[in-house]
Formats: sequence, C-alpha cells, structure tokens
Amino acid sequence: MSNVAVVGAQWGDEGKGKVVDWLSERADMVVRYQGGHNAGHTLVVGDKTYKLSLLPSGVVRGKKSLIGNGVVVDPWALLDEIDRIATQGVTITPEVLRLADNASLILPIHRNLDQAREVAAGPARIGTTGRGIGPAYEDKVARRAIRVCDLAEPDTLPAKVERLLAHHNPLRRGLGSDELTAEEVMAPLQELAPRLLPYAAPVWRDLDAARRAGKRILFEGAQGTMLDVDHGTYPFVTSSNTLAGQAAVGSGIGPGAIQYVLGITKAYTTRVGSGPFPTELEDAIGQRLGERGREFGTVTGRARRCGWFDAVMVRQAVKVGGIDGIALTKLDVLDGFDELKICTGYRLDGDTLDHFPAGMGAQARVEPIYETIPGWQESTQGARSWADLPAAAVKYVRRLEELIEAPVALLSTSPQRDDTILVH
Ligand code: 2SA
Ligand code: MG
Repeated sequence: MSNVAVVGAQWGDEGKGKVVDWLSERADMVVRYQGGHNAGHTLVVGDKTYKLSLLPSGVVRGKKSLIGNGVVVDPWALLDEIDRIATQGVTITPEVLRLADNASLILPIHRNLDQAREVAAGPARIGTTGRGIGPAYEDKVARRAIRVCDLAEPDTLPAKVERLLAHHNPLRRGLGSDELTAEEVMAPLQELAPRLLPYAAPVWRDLDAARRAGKRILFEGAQGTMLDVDHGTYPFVTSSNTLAGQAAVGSGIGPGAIQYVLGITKAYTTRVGSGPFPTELEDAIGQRLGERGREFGTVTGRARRCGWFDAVMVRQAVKVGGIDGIALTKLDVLDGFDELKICTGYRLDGDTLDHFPAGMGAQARVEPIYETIPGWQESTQGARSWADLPAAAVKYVRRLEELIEAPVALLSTSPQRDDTILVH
C-alpha cells in the first residue's frame, strides 16, 4: 500500500494525528488538503507531546510536508506554529515545508466575522472554532480571496484588497465593527510576506515529482465526514469537504494517486460544537466517556459531547467517502463497562431508517435503535496484539466491522504510537 489518505469518519478528533504519525514513518511526504488551523492534531512521540493545527503531522519527523491549495491558511497562525514547534526542537525550513502558492489566506477580518456571527446567532450558533475558516472559504468561492501568491505581487495587491473590503466593510458595519482601509489590511501582510514567501511553492509539482519517483504520499485529513460541507450535518459542519475525494483537488494530484482510504473512528462517538448527535449521552455514562477519554478540544479546549458508537453514521462515512479500512481508536476508554450499546439504525416518525437523513429537522429528530453487547473488565490499554485483547473486546470490534461494512485495519490502544495493532 503506498499512497494513503487518512480521514475522520465521525465528527473529527478521532485520533488522526496519532495514526498519521504512525503511518508517516513509512511515507516520504505528508500533505494537508483542507481545513485550516481549526484542526487539532496531538502527537505523542517518546516523552514529547506536539499539538499541531496547521502543519502536516510529518514535520515532527522531518518528512517533507505540504500544505495544499485546499487549505485556508492564517499566515500568522502558521508562523506562530513554526516558532512554537521550534521551541520543542523541531526546525522547519522551506526544504521541509512547502505551502501552496494558490492557497487562500485567512485574514483577521475573517476571524472577526466568524466570531461576530457566532455571538449574533446566540443559541442558533454553529459552535465554530472562531478561527475564520467559514468566511475565508466564502471569499475563496466568491473569487475575492487574497492568496499566498498575491503577497509576491505588491503592485496588484491594493486592488485585490479593495475588492475584498467592498464586501467586508458593509458586513462589518452591520455587525457593529469598524470599517477598515486597504492600508490597514495590507500593512501587516506586507510585513510578514518575507517570512512566509520562502515556503510558497507550486506544491502540485512536488506531488507530481514524488508520484513519478514512486515516493509514498500520505494525505492528512482534518475534521471528519459528518463535518463535510456536503455530506455532513449541514449547517452544523465546517466549510470544506473533508472526504478523501478532496485530497486530490485540495493538493493538485489526480484521484488515482490515492490508493487506500483509511477512515479513523473512535470506539464510541464525540462531537464538539452544536448540531445533531443521535447517540449523545447526557448522563453519567457520557460523562465517564468524556473523563476517561480526556475529551477536550485540542485547539479551543472545549469539552466534547460523548455518546455510544453510531454504526449507521460510520457506515455512511464508509460509503460516501470510499473508506477501504478503519483505524479504531480509544477502545480502552470502554474498558470496565458491564454492557455497551451500538446504534444500528434510527427511528423517525414511526419508520426505521438505515441511514442518516439529509434534512436538518429529520437529523435532529431521529432516535437511535440500539443493540446491547457485553462489555469487558480487563484493561485493553497499551495492547499490542490481537491476542492481548479480552474476548468481549474482540467481539465488539468484529461486530462494528459487520455493521459498518468495512474492516478494522488498525487498532490503536493508547496515544503512544507503538500501541497500535495491525489487524489485517
Ligand atoms: P469551523 O471553525 O468553521 O470549522 O467550525 C465548524 C464546525 O466544525 C467543527 N470543527 C471541529 N470539530 C472537531 N475538532 C475540530 N478541531 C479541533 C480539535 C477542535 C477544538 O481537533 O480538537 O479544539 O475545539 C474541529 N474543527 C472544526 C466545529 O466544532 C463546528 O461544529
Ligand atoms: Mg482534533
């Protein structure tokens, strides 16, 4: 298996960082292709913990790391992250990190708008990370974004910024913020350009060269399938496509280059932010999952909502995203339960559904149909082989495979990279 795309099969935070790190040892190149610094990937390498948002996880191992055109890049956040990781002993140079010159930038106006809208929405808020992701993608699709390459063309930058402000200033006025001049937007960009531009490159050429040389490329997804702007719980989604199909478009390589899609899923379910969550547990069990699983957002520190494994949702993720195999994480969080529940279908207005409906109202109303299966009392934490697992845990995993219609290819039993079981 050479080129792999790693995607979240739930609502993000499935443990992609660890799996990408595990796989990156065998890869030559790691590529981010969507999202931005709303992502939070935690890597535990020896006694060090790295928290990455925008940088591809390969950087901590010195692998060539590409930020593709499909990513929205807050240049200040990127440079801060480069500085922060340097204090942990990881030096990032333009030889290691390449930033797509055609990637769109997240500017302070995007963050302002994201946060102001969330406040204005009150209880109807999306629960965004407040990083400006949505507004930046809006500007990209509306053809008025400032892109990385624009910083290298100072002559035409003022006109581009004027165009952008013609859209943003009325919005800012409406939300009670100050209007901005082109100069106010441009000056800080011009100041950071000399630090940013050395990383800028047509990364699709690096990918093409790598492909022709038979190098192994790892595509690192952010967020998860149910946060996909098309296939997720719209409008409670992020503003990018999070499925593996996006790996090709968001980096500049043909879809045939992606030879295996690895979906990451927790052995239970979590979600941060608002929106439907059929198997959510607002009781002591949910609390126990959150505590045992240390379920707090990497970026914002928000407590994650927790619930039972939703096999309907993951099966849908397998089908819409072309997932070939699953990496199952955090099985050990389920240790010690007498019994476990798995959602195998939904009930909606007297009907039984085998899929998650598209409508916002229907999504909010579906009720999970559960199957109950025996738990196990032994610890699975740190198990390194299938034989180390209690029989009931093996049964649980096998049942999930049947229900989601995909094999579990990897089993992760702790945040430590080596605590990973290769199943097939
Ligand atoms: P946004 O900021 O526009 O992308 O938010 C829209 C929705 O997408 C969700 N979202 C996420 N959900 C889980 N994890 C994410 N990344 C961080 C992490 C989250 C954090 O990995 O820990 O630190 O809070 C992530 N990014 C976006 C978000 O909750 C909204 O529901
Ligand atoms: Mg995360």
